[in-house]
Amino acid sequence: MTTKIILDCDPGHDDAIAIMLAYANPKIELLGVTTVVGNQTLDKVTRNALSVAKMIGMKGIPFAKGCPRPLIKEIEVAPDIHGDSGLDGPKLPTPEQQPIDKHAVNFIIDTIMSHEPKTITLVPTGGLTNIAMAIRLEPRIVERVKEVVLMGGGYHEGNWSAVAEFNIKIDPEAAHIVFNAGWEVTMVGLDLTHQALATPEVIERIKAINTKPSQFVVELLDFFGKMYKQSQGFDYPPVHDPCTVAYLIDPTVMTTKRVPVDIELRGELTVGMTVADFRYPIPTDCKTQVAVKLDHAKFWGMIYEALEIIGNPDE
Ligand SMILES: [Ca+2]
Repeated sequence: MTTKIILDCDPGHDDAIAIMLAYANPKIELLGVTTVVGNQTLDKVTRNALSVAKMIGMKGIPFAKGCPRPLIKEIEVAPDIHGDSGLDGPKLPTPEQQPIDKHAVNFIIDTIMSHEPKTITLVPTGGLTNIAMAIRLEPRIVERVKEVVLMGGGYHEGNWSAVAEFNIKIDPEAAHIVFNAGWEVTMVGLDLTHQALATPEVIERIKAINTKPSQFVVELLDFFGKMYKQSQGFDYPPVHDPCTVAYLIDPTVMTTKRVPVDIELRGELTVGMTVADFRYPIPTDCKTQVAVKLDHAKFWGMIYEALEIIGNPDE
């Protein structure tokens, strides 16, 4: 039994690793990759996604380009974490594939509407602009999607303000639409992803795989680690985005807790905060859950396995 997903991303060092995991793991059927403005401009993150595809020999999977700016806010990118390209560090291969001639929002809608109900999981690992637009354009997707497993937010942590995480903060109105749509949402937020640290042991293990893609990942993590140290004071970089895919491969990779989550839109200090309500009792119709505790060894084991499956694609 495989899980069909659409990965909506903004590569992004950790998005790149999420693409690799989704592509390589046999339990995931990757129906398409869609891009959205976020870590860098839409053109840059789309090119990065296609460079990653080239690096890992990805074939036959459509890439669709999405929204070039958030719904209401001005564009805010993250060069202090991801560099000027959005994927600084390794030399990026020239993409072979082009994006399809269809907007990501239409691709998401058409893919969901043409599959059996409750068979597709949406996996957003960037701002939620494309997903919010898809809901507004075709509200029937809400009941047809199986669930949404997203990287974003944090119930006790922020990284783009004291209480807000980047993906939510850059487009809080979109996040509000997605969290209030009425579908199942699993929020894989900073509380969880800050446990997904690429320690020196992890990097040594990836290096030992000794392929071009594994070397590429090592160079990504090396740059990402330097930037995280410099701008956020981390000893090792947290590799956020693939935690979503890992959960869909094997939910025992993390523990979760079912709690209501809403998005702050008007707070003077708190715009983009994912407000999780842990008070007893949890409403019986609660559709949101938050990720709590990561099995670090199991998570990284999936990444090593994905890189071993990918191997050296040109050979
Ligand atoms: Ca991302």
